[in-house]
Amino acid sequence: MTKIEMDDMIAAIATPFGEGGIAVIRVSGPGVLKTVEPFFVSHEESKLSDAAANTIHWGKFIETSGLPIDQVLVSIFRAPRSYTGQDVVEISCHGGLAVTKKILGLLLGSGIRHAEPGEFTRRAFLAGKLDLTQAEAVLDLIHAKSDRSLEIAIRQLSGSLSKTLQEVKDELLRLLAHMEASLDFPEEDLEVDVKTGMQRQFGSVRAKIHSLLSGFERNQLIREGILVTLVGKPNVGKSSLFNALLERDRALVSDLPHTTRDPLEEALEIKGFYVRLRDTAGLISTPEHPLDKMGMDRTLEALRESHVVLCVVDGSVPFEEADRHVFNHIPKDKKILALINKSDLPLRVNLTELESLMGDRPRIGLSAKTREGFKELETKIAGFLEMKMVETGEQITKLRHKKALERASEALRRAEQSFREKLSLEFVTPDLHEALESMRELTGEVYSEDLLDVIFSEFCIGK
Ligand SMILES: Nc1nc2c(ncn2[C@@H]2O[C@H](COP(=O)(O)OP(=O)(O)O)[C@@H](O)[C@H]2O)c(=O)[nH]1
Ligand SMILES: [Mg+2]
Repeated sequence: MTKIEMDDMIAAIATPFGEGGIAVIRVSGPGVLKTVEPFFVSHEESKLSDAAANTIHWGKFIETSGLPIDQVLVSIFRAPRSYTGQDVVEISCHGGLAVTKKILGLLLGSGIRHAEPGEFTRRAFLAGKLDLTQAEAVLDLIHAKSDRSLEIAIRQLSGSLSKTLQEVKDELLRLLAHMEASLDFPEEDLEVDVKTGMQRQFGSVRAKIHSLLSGFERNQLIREGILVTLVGKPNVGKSSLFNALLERDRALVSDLPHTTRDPLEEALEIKGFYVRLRDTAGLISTPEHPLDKMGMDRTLEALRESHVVLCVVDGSVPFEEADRHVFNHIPKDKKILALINKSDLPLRVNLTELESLMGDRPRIGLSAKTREGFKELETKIAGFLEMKMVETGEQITKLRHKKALERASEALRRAEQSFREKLSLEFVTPDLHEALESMRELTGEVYSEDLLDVIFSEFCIGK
């Protein structure tokens, strides 16, 4: 996107494309009330441009010829108290393709431009309604796939991350002010308690940045999903479990070994966590068919990427070398849960043998057929995840945040080192300025148009 105007009028359909109960067309910019006015006949017989802020009006949307198009509700927001900080009109009409296209078409024919993706939120950011992390949270909120990711997005949107970032900036500023005030004194004249005070400030801001950084990986898991992979020798019931967990027939199930070759992946929610469940081809020690070999390579790759591995054995047959072979292929740093499937059949697997292989890793007897043991499985998976996600204050959510914080952290480290080595304060302050600058980039106090383009291009049109 080349540099876009921010003070013209824009419009877009804000609801998903297709048929629905209602659709909303959003219009923003100076002059929108006057521009929409000729198309609206209010039942109150009042003019839109006279309408008070934050009011809703019922009436007809009409063509210039007077021909009615739809019965609509028009919401009026006036600058600066609106989403974008500008005058905003939202037209709620019936959610049909013809209606929405017609209304939008009329608006676009009267001096209003079609909005770019995310442009309403971009305007909100530029108007100072949101900082950059809050604008990003708008998108996270729309994309949230589980209760947990929703929780994080709404907190970030409400400004709790912004507040923590502001605290870091304030501390850096205080430290800089201290340093700059002391620059007038020769180094040896700095009182001991002034120095220890500064040392403490360094420590405090360092700890805050560190805590934000350490939450990143955990948070990424919550938003991008936790990879849970089913592995086992052929015919133990991996695909049956996969289908049963998804509650639909996604994977092929048959008595023939090697029915599954490509790993399949589907999303589901387990106790509020967004889980990406994978079914894999059975692991065997001597693949004969080249397709089996390829299937197994993919299984091994899926295993490497997984956060949790569900190692499935068939409880209705004795334990065999093939089960041992599977287990030996699971990277041991993974969370491993043993599933003894087919509990609806008589138990013939030797649990002592299983234990000698898997040690004290948790195991569950269950049945893909009767769903026995499923509650326990969900509790165990959620348990693993909760262990990883112990809350520690505010959380950053984007690689962009992580990089900015790492830059700040590195600059701070250099500043602290120079300070400890008793270098003249002139050598300390440039690094502190750099740390502060990185923090400002993070919140969007300083930004480039390119960065905004990247962030907002991910948005949908109308947001
Ligand atoms: N009785 C019983 N049979 C099962 C169960 N789970 C799977 N099976 C059967 O075991 C066979 C192999 O299942 P499948 O899911 O294709 O195994 P995979 O090769 O590990 O994916 C099929 O005939 C399934 O119907 C179960 O819990 N109980
Ligand atoms: Mg299968």
